[in-house]
Amino acid sequence: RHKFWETQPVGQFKDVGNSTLPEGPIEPPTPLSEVKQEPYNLPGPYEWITCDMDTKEMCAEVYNLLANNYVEDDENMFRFNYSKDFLQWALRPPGYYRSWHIGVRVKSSKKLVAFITGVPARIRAKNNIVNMAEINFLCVHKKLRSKRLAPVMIKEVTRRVHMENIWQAAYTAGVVLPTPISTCQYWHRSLNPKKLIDVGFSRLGARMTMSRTIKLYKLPDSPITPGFRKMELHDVPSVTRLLKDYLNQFIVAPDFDENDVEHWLLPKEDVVDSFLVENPETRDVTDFCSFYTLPSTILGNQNYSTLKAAYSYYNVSTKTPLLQLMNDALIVAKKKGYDVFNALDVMENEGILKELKFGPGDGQLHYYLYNYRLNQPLRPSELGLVLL
Ligand code: NHW
Ligand code: EN5
Repeated sequence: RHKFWETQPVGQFKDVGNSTLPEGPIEPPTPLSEVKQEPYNLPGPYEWITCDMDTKEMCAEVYNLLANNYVEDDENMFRFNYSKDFLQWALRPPGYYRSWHIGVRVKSSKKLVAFITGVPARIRAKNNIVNMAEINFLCVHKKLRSKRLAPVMIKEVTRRVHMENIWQAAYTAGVVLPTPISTCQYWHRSLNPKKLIDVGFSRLGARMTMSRTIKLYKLPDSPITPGFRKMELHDVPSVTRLLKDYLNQFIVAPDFDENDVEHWLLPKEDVVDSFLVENPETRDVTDFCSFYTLPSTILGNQNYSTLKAAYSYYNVSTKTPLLQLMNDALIVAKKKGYDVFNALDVMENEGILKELKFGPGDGQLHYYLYNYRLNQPLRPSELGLVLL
């Protein structure tokens, strides 16, 4: 069934539920001298490149490949449209390796036709903090699909990760592969219901008019929580402490230090937004919420070309109820012109989504680890990890 994945050190379907296998690495690391030194062979017309994401030109080529060929929904109505600034942010976190930004070009025309990336991350699984690669942006041009290019790309990124003495990876996908550590549900909260209905993202509910629908999703003009404000550079130490303590309760979660928090959570216009609640007496940071910006291209609509979506990222509630915190996030997202607010049922989200008028989407997101076994699949609420 899975000619490629059957050969890889990942949990296999035949082993699901077999708790006699040990948790942890599936294969031991090999000495670095035994890591293959030359790139894998590509079919004749193609060549590997390392993408220099510092340059505007390279960034634009990658942006165009993804904007035209990356992930679509199951009815091909929408396609993710990660911005250039977003890609630069996502691909250059602390300690990133340029060698993990891998492109494939047509030798003759130099056209970029495939892409895959890794970035380093420390991820805790149960009590073990593991240096991993987060793999993302795997893309093969539409005209080159089903030619088994993806397995070569995955093997090449694996080789380049191994060269840095890293032996595990984390990734998510909308498709089922061997084998998910967890399966999460996408939820959507309409902010601009009229547009969402016009473009086919959502439907008018039974016995609902447009004006009743608009009223249903109305939000206040500004956040409710006293002391709710944008995160600033001087907040990095307090946000790091808050987040570290919070993420401890999950079975799989990133291990963020201050450098990571500055990179991943300090607000960056139209890329990532973060807010916190500061106690005016003690000046303690008690709560935190964040979302990232990922628009989708609307395919074949006369009136609209893009859907502006916010995706819930990391949230921490200690004093302000999570429901109120997320409601404030919805309010600021609406104010900033987003059409929809998306969230997964990870962490403590499940308990508040319905009340905040989120509805389940038609998409799921499966989480995977490479070369690391967990005996039991996790409930989404046991996951403290959000990938971009
Ligand atoms: S998920 C988004 C992936 N990208 C897209 O969906 C974009 C649109 N689709 C495409 O570009 C986020 C192509 O359809 C792709 C497949 C390129 C997806 N993950 O070349 P063939 C990520 O980026 C397997 C993993 O003929 P294609 C995460 C498939 O099961 N494997 O197909 C990426 C089959 O193997 P099998 C996937 O349609 C994580 C083989 O590819 C996959 O032309 C990567 C067929 O290849 C997917 N999303 O190209 C793994 N989709 O065994 C990282 C299909 O079943 C692992 N396949 O025969 C860790 C590496 C690092 C380790 C470090 C120690
Ligand atoms: C790796 N980082 O299917 C990412 N999105 O539900 C790769 N559906 O937007 C993995 N089909 O349900 C990506 N509207 C996997 C996801 C791929 C994209 C995807 C789904 C997630 C989605 C929308 C549009 C469906 C269009 C037709 C959807 C319903 C919204 C409705 C709002 C009102 C309340 C009920 C729900």
